[in-house]
Amino acid sequence: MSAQTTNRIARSRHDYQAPAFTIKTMQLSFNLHSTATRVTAVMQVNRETPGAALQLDGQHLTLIAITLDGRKLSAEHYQLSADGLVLPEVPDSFELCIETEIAPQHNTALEGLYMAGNTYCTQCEAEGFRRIMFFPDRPDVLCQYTVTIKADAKTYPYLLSNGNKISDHIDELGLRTVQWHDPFPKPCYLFALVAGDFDLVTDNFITQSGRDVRLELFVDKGAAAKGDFALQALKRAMRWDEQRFNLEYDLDIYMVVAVDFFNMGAMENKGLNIFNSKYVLADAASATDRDYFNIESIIGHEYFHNWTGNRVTCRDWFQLSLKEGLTVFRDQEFSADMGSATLSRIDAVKLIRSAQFAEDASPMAHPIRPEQVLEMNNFYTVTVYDKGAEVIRMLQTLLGRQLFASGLTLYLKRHDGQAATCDDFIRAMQDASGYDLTQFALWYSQSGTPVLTVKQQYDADTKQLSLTLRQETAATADQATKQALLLPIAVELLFADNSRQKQLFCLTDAEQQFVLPDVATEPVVVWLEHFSAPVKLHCQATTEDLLQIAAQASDGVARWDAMQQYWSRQITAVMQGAAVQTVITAELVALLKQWLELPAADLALTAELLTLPDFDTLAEQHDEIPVDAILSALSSIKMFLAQQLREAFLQCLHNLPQPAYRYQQQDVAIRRLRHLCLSYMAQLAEYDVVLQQHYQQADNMTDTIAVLMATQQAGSALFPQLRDDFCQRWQHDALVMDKAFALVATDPADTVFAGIAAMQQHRQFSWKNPNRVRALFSAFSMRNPQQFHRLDGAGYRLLLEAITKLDPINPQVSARLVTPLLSWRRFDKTRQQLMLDALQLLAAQSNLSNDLFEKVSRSLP
Ligand code: 0A1
Ligand code: ZN
Repeated sequence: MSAQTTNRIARSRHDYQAPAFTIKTMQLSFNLHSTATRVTAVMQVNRETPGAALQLDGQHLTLIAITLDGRKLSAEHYQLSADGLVLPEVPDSFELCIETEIAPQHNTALEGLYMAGNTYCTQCEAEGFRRIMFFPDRPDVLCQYTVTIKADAKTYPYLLSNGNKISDHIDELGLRTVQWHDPFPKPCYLFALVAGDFDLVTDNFITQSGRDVRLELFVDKGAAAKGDFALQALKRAMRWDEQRFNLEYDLDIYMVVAVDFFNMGAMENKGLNIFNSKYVLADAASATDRDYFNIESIIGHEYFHNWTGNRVTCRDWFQLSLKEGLTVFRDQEFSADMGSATLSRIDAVKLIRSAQFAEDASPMAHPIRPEQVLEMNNFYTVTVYDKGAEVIRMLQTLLGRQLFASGLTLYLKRHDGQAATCDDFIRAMQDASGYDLTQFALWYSQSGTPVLTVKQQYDADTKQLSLTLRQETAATADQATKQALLLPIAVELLFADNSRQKQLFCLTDAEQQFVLPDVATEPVVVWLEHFSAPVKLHCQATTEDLLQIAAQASDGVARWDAMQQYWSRQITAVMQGAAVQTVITAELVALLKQWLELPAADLALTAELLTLPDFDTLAEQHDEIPVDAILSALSSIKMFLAQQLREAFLQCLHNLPQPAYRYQQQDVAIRRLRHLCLSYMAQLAEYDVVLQQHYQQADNMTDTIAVLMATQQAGSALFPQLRDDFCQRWQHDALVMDKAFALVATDPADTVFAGIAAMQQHRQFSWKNPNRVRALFSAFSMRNPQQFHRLDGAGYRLLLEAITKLDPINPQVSARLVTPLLSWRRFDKTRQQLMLDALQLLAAQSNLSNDLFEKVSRSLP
């Protein structure tokens, strides 16, 4: 059944109704076959609502048979449609048995049961289970699963599902039958099945109460050594959750499977996580520091879901941030504890300021708890996930770590085994802390980015410091009027005598004044320490103040942030016509030199201080995005700095040690600073030899990619040659080729179109593999502003063609690709028209998926 014939009716949060029927247990059997898998479900169904018909969701299913309490039902007993099955008259309590047939091999959408190469695997969140079996596919129907899997024993040595294995045998014909039982009732989105042949890496973990948990990691044949880091990261996550939140794992086995075809990062299926192999496999030769960081944080994320997501799940999908915002917050705290707290916070802030602020300003703007959804897959967003995590972080800031932890404990205790709501979470936090969180709860229902304007006034006579704070949230596409939010504003006062004072203000009104008595001298104020609220800040700090904060604030994030503000101002000045040499003063150059000569204890922070804000972050500071002016200001400042600091960069590079590769905080920091130096040096042809040497001597992927990116961004003549060498060397490795695809796609040179065309013919490229498509096309549209926003429209047309080709194959991924076009209103008239043309061509296509339809239709005038 094509997507077009399924309905396009958006659902509203307020329309929630409790399920009319519940299903307490299910025996689910699979007879695996690539084009004709038979699935049988035996369900014990109970009526909850008198008089209601039984409605079961189902899509892309062939119905083979239904029996009710052992009686076979014929077509007049039910109504079958493209969206499911309705049984108008059923008893109050009965056993329902349904048999369906599905074709995993033809499932290119990668939802439901599909084939990732030769492996069978499932992805059921959000609404993929309905592609496996007719069932109430909603997270508030919790059911106990017993799963039977049958497949040829030789081809599929591993047949996996959730929970504990209860039987395993092979018959005389070589057919293997394995049974699994999951004692924890779960919604169907957490169901998982995997069948395949793997290398198995095992370990074990002794929980704080002394239980021995078996850990199993399944990876592609031959990749066992690349799984070790992920397995160790899993053990660190398990220990961390015990220590920080007193949360212990609950089954005797924890399995993680890495697959090569996956729409997202990973999935927290109970006891059987399924991962995109990109977020599992790593060794020094093929993975970068960033890859290692991502693996640790995603391994943590999926593990932390076992409590925040699985033991307590969501009542309906509007509540998604209940599990995702909270779990992102937890993985961020884990990453901060495992490595550099400053660096991981800076990364999170960059994401909010670029992608999340952009989403709030786009036609897809939504609160962290959306109000209206057509296709749920479109709401796995930076708003729900990352702004959601910021909301949780603000709660922790307001309540303090200890009360926050008590609130979490109460929430999990109260709702264990249930499907809960965001209101339930707030209530638990409120009950545990005694705080009134009524106003805070607005963060769940209000979209948009507040602008915080701050003013300080010091009275030398009365020794009073008055701080005036004003907040305003502009209307968003989804919501016209906004209210004042509760904003925790963390502040540090820096005094001339080097003393300092910290303070937390809670802004509750549109405007408020806070008066501090007995302030001996006028301080420099560090606003929004550690980015204490996800807002845009307007403040009157002078450039001297900003440089002082960058040098002295006790919070590394605040130091970085002051430099970001500083750079933004200078970039704006250049955009408005100032000469670079007047903007980048001799004093600044001297200060930067000093930082490079005597890099502080935190080398990575030094690198961050010298990194200019990226295009997307700068874009969010303008209502109409001045593409060309931003790009040209960025490149002239970068070139000027390279020239002014040419010896300092070289010297810094020489002074830094080059330890053998280990993914370890201190070494990551050294590499970060070395690579910063190289990125500036690549601007100057005189350093080509140095860059070439670095490329040739690199014995790890982090160093290799750093040279490639530096030369690419600088438009260095070296780049094409190094890139070709890289492609040649790694052509056999699909995950590394993704890096090569992205290097081709993010090249700011005009030759990028020919490069992308050639890469589509590469033997590793496949339209059916989301990683490949993202490496080429998301990289192009999201990280190559120069070519994507070309004034001849070639960039938009390239994306349009890719989306058109992809939508029938994988709607989830095609809908993600369209994101940059949706913001057409933010650009100049010429670009607006070109982007709109592309969107209109998409809208005119027949058979548009619901995923794409929802986004495109929201964005058209
Ligand atoms: N719950 C997973 C993310 C996820 C969501 C949807 C997916 O397919 C549509 C797959 C994974 C997480 O937060 O990690
Ligand atoms: Zn998640």
